[in-house]
Amino acid sequence: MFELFNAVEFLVLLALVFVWGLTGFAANRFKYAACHNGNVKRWSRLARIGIWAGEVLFCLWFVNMLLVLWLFGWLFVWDRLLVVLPVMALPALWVMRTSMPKLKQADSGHPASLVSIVAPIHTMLIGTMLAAYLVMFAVPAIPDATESTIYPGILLACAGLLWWYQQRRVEKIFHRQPGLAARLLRGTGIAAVLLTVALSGYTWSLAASKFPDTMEMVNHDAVDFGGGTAFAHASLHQGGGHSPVTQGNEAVSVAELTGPRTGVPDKRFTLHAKKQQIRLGSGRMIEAWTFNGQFPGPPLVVNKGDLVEVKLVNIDINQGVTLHWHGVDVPNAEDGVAGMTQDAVMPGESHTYRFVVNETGSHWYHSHQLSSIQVQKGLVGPFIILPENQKRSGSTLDLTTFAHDWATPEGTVTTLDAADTLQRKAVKPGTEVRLRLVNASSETKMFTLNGTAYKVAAIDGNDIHEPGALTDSLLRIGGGGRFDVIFTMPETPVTLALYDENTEVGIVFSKDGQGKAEPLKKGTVFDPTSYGTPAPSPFGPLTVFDRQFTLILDQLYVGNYDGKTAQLWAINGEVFPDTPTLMVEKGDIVKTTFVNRSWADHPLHLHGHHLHVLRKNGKPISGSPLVLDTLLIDPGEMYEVAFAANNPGLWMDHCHNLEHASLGMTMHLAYRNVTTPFVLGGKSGNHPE
Ligand SMILES: [Cu+2]
Repeated sequence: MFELFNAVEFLVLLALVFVWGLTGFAANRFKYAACHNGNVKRWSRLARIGIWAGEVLFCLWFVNMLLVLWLFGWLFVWDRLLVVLPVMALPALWVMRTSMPKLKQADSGHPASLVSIVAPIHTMLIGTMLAAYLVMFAVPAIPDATESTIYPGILLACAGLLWWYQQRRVEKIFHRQPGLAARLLRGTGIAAVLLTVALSGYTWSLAASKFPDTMEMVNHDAVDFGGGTAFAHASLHQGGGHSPVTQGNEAVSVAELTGPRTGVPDKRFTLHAKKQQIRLGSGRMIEAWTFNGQFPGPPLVVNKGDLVEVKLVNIDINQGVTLHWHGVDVPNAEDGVAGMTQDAVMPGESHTYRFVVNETGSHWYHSHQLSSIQVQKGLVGPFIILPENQKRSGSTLDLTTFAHDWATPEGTVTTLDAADTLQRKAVKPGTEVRLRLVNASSETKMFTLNGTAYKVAAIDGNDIHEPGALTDSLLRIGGGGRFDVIFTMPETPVTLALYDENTEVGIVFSKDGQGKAEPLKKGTVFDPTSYGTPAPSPFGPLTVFDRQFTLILDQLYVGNYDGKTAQLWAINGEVFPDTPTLMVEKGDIVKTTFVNRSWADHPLHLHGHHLHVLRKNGKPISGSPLVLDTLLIDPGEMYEVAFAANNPGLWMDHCHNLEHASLGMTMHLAYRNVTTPFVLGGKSGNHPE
């Protein structure tokens, strides 16, 4: 529903600029008519109709914002009310108090003060343009006193200039009526000047948006301490040694924050990144990039407590690759982010990751070099952590399946693993089945299971406490997210499918490996915040937080980003690399509030930490404790989450719709005094997004 208010605002703002443009024109014509006995009545009437239409539209915009305030909350409108409202409300009042009565007087034969008719109307036009600019291209998001004064200030300056200019014009016109040719010339001249200014502004901004050849990933210029103690973050700068370090706190390089470098690993794997043609179920061939020539890559199955060693060898992925352990809280140096925790591994090179796993659950690995391209091309695989000493037993069916979207010349092809057609599996009735559903695509996927009651046993690898039986739920999983679904195989077939997608992709489980697909036709969207039953959680209503952050997600309708013009995705009104850096200290208990005011859903993924969901839309969660690494936030939603800052390093916090991440929606969590020797950009070859 939030999208509707968003659309109304967009359309009303466009209409406002259009209507006040026409009204400004009518007021101008009135000025000429009044000076030389023209059709005063006609232009006065048109100008007054325009004013009424413009004022009604302005009120509509305001009511729309009040409704958003009432239905969604203060954080959804605070910038509109504190920054955008004044730049329209002030001139709107001026027009009603000054222009309108003068137009009426002129209409009934009184001599009109032309300047006080035209200047307010033209100021209102500038106000609406400024408002549209702010909402569409430079959203204030987190309004501050500077923003609430600077824009009305700009408007005031414009009003003064317009007043002075109109005074001069009226005097001039009064003495000499310009002919049509002169007026046209003038109009064209003004339009040409405005166009030149706009075009040079655009060209400059496009060039300025280009990332430098080398840059640091973490933004040191916009640091958010979350209301906690501010401390010297100078040591964050590359090399650390150049800048003073807070006393008693030696700078630590990311490169030192490794897992155990010695010791015999409990599990050892080698992954070869290489180009490989993949044959889908239908016979269609895909030019994929794979680990070990398969899609998804080989399942890495380990036990909690294991020392895991994975050697990554790049055979022929020209841009380089890395391995990121999505959902696993590894030491920072093992996190696999090119340009922040390591350099991309180039063809012919290798890199070894070593870490101890201290958790269980369904996770996955993927490249974090050019991830918006490489994940889509297939550089992904399952990373499954079983409890200590547990094996995948023969009596249960433990099946991981990846939902994926392939970009092909014929358009997007959705698959479950490498199957773009229906799959069938024979399962003996009575078998315990665990399906580990992974969404490796950027788009949110809705899984359904039909033919049996089932439970969602875990989300993002974290167990749900006392999950209840489900039958007709739509399991929405955002990009990067995972659900574990369990059921006991019945006598009759069970169908796993993707809801409402134009595809036959799915799996039919039956006792003889036959049977027709019967996907769920209708269901209700599963809500993890009210599923299962409450259980003790490390964070509750009484938790005292050391730092609290507010992150507002917006779209910028058009913007310039790294030398290209596109629709962008902003955090607190900024796109990477200008997004804020969240600074914490080891041991902090941190609360973060996410507010999604955009048209799209965003699966926000924080590396290296687990997010405990506290509240959704202001209401405490009512089911099982909900611990996530990828939080799917729909338009109009607000989530409050908590995490313990217990894993020092520099960590990405980004949208796992990886196109969104590569168009601005990327930021970082940084611990005090952690530095990185790695950089991004053309020369370094590191491009994490
Ligand atoms: Cu997103």
